[in-house]
Amino acid sequence: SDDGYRLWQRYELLKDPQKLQQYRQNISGVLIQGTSPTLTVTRQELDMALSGLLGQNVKNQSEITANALVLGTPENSPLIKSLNVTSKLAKLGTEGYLIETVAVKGQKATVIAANSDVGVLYGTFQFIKLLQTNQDITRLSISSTPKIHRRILNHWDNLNRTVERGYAGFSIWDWHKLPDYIDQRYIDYARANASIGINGTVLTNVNANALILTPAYLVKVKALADTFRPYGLKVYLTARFSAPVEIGGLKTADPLDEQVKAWWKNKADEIYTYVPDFGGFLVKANSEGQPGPQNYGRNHADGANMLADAVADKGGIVMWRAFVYDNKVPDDRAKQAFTEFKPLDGKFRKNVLVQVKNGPIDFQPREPFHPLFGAMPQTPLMMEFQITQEYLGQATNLVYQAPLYKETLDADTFVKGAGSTVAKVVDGSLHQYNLTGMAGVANIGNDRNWTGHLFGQANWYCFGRLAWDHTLTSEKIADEWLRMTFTNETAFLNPINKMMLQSRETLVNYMTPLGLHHIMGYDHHYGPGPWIKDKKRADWTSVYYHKASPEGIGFDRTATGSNALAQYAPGVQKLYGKAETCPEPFLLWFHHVKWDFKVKSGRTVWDEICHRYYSGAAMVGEMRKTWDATQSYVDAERFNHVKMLLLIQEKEARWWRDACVLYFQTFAQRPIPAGLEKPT
Ligand code: GCW
Repeated sequence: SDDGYRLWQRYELLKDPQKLQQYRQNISGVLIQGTSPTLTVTRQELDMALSGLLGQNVKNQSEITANALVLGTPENSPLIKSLNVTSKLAKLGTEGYLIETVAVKGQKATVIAANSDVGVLYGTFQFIKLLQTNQDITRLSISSTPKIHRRILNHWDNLNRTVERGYAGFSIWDWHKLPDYIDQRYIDYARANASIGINGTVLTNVNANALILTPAYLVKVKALADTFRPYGLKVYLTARFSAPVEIGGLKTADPLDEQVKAWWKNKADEIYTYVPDFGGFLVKANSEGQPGPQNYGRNHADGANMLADAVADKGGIVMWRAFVYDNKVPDDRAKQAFTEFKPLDGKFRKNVLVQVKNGPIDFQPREPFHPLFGAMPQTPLMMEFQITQEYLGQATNLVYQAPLYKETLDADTFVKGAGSTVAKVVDGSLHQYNLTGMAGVANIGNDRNWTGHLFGQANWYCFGRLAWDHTLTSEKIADEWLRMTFTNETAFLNPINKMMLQSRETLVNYMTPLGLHHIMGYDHHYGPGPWIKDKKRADWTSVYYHKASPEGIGFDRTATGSNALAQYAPGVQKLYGKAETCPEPFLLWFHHVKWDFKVKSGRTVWDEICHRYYSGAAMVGEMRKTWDATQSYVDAERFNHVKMLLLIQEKEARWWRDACVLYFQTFAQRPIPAGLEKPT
């Protein structure tokens, strides 16, 4: 059966006869000098890939011959050291690699070289990708180095194997059978991550359980860390702030208390005895009921620094989340993180990153970038994207998220003049951060295909690729993924790539057009619920966000409203400040406008809302047709899987359309524009 388990690492015999011949000719043998665990898995991966893709075993050799593939580092390979690549390597850092066609002792060879073994592994995956995507390999000159240091998946996985906001089955961590049973999935997970440059994984939910820090679990964490290590994948854990009380027997978790500090230091030391290269802690504190330093009258820096000190001597880091809000704070929820964190700039230890969601509310289909980006020049800010589709139709909707990630990364903060993009904040180039990071909340579970929706794999894939190089285009990344996942046939690639690129805008149109946000069903966030109100928390309810009334709709975040806009640099304020000139995607995010307000199309905002809902739902119908036309290029199992899900997506898009149009109509009191089909 072909259920998608192999992700983009399918390694099937290549179909293009010319390319096959070229590859067979140019890869006559493999020469790896060095025997580290990383080089061993590199060799295994090459064996698997070459025998599968080329349909023949490529021999391992110890002497150079014509058309050999030579892999290694100057340190472990005298051959690599003797080549003329050392000056190039010097610029590539620890994880970068180069792939070059060179002459080695008079013989033409392909070299994959790096400064570290894991760099060689990354280069090997890139080389395998060249074959999978049918590239010419006769004259290669490629080099690549990651723009961001910490490229990390965040699993919101609980110890009972449920996954918060997970839609692909249960957690892949089988705590019950660990540490003795090493599921093949752990290895395949590490391979997949290494193939896209992901170098860290937080195993546990940010809504944390302190038990993960106890020996019974640490021995299991060690087993996972040992499995992942050859692939360059570091393990991190979430730290429950009240752990000293819950598992340590202390009376307090006050970060300034000496006993508490000592407890965490000992705990960190203990963790390092299990996992000597433990990455550090991710912490959600004083948000949505989680404990934190504010319970003791301390601030986020006090909390983060206490934990940072506990791991500093071992090279550990703390990723302290800025996703904080409290409905007891009467202010606009979009403002709270900035209000709490901005004054703390410069107060954090050197090994702390503040991890900020891409937008100021919560992983909506579209949000403006978070105002903290650019506002904390002395504090490395780490990007947090959500790969799992909590608010994006979960695992029944096909939504390719690279355009969403890129939109945030390419957004201009204007903090050092035009061109001060969010990407430059995150990669450290704008404020010279010495630590940089990007996190993605994983969409992985124990479903056979890992991500529930097959196209969810593309979101895992594009997150890794963008964390490595945020200048890649969404189209290029989709092209790579489609070729490796399905086929190199252009008659398949062209329409499906286009469908992927449009999918996010389509979803925005049928869910939250024109800057609407957080109008999903209460708590589960599945399906429409713009009518939600009167719950205990105003900031969890839709009416708080859309503010529809008989005269108009939208959240005024200018000076006449919550003034959240003032948290951005003047350049951004200028861009979004006036309803008449505000880019339409953010109109109702920043402005409350009358129902008859005219938008760029010449329609009233009411008519435009209707048009968006209708065209969004109609686009899903187009997606179905596009997919149906590709049947001959895709195996039956995966074809039908996507086909059935697209049918569900179309129903859901209509559900969104009808629910939202009819609900908002109760305020607008205007007809649905002529020409649009009646809601069914
Ligand atoms: O998106 C919201 C989710 C919560 C989540 C929280 C967070 C882990 O609805 O389930 O909790 O954000 O990011 O902390």
